[in-house]
Amino acid sequence: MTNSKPLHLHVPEPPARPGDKPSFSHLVIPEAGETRKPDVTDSESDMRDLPYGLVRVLDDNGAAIGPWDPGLSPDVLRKGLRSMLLTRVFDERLFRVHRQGKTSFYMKSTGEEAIGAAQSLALSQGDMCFPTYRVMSWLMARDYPLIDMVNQIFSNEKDPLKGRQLPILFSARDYGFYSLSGNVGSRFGHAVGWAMASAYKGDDKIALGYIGEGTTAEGDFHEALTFASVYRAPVILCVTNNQWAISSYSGIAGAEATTFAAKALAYGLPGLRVDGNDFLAVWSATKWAAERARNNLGATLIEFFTYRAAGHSTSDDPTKYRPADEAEHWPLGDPLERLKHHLISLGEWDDERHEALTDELSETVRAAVKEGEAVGTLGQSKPSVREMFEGVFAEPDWRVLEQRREVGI
Ligand SMILES: Cc1ncc(C[n+]2csc(CCOP(=O)(O)OP(=O)(O)O)c2C)c(N)n1
Repeated sequence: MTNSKPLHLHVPEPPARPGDKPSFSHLVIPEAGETRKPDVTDSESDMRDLPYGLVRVLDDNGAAIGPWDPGLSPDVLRKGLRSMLLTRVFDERLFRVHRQGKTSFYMKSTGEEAIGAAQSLALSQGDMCFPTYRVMSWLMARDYPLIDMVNQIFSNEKDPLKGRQLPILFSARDYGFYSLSGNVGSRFGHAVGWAMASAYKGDDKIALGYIGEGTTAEGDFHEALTFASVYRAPVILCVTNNQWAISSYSGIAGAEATTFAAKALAYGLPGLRVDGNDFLAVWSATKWAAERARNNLGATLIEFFTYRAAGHSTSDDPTKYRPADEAEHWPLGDPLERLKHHLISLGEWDDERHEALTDELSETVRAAVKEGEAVGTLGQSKPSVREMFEGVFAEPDWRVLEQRREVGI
């Protein structure tokens, strides 16, 4: 048989380009409280509607509604708000520091702060997250010392990673934050392996892996889901769907055909789709998946639906490929503003306290940057050249020793 018509290749295009009016009318956004909450012990086959819903708790009036409301205390909500605000203030300051030539690179997580902050607070000490470069709020929520971040970003003499890593590729084992790597997706499977080891040892710790929606197109995503499903690994696998992978919109990674949460179905795993700009929904979905994992019920795939409000990195200019004001039109709003609004509506917060907190955190970040600058910014202060040869192997082998001799140290 021959084709009667020529074939045609479909190349997904975003709904709006620079100069166009931003458009999110193609998105179906369920109301807050609308998506049901199954029992964690329900079978996966009874949950196949969930990847097409959207777990949302906070409504447009800032009220927490529906079955996924985790009923958090005001203290926990304020801690969450503080962690998110600290992340934002830090991002803004360190972005400027890059523009002043004091560091080589920086990446903001603007608009995605709720994810790392809520998950960091919802999980336990000893659980391990396998981060992307956009969940700094995980560390902020666990009070990682700002000065260590700043020194890492300056690659100076006091850099905890000894100048071996690109800025913001942190590593903080004691804070449940596995080493970042520039190779996107490479650690999604590590999260599963770590979780398998925890179960193998009969431990009670669980793992959490992050991957961007663009990176789900890598083979690592498939490998991780296969192992997680086969061995019922105690892991929460999170796709941060922020709509963009540098200049590629989510359609290029498969978003036109289905949801990222729905990819769980083929692996026999529960898939949740969650409003990533809703601190309460992120918390609640994480607790739900953690309970499944801790009860040996296996892995959960969670898609966090959000928007990358800033440029991809300091090397990117998003106005070249999307409308400059697209972030302002994102239908799920700003995670910080939404949590602030909720706390105010509970009578547990107000504009004056918010302003005072913003000032306090700005001052804290300013002081940390100043302290780091006193040690030295990019190129002004460096770890010893000797550090370049350390940690390659547990014990330096003959090649390392020879190379060290060659540079005279
Ligand atoms: C293996 C690999 N391929 C390509 C890159 C270049 N790269 C860095 S970030 C990025 C986009 C990732 O997009 P996404 O997964 O959606 O995450 P986001 O940056 O939006 O948080 C790419 C392609 C890389 N770092 N590693």
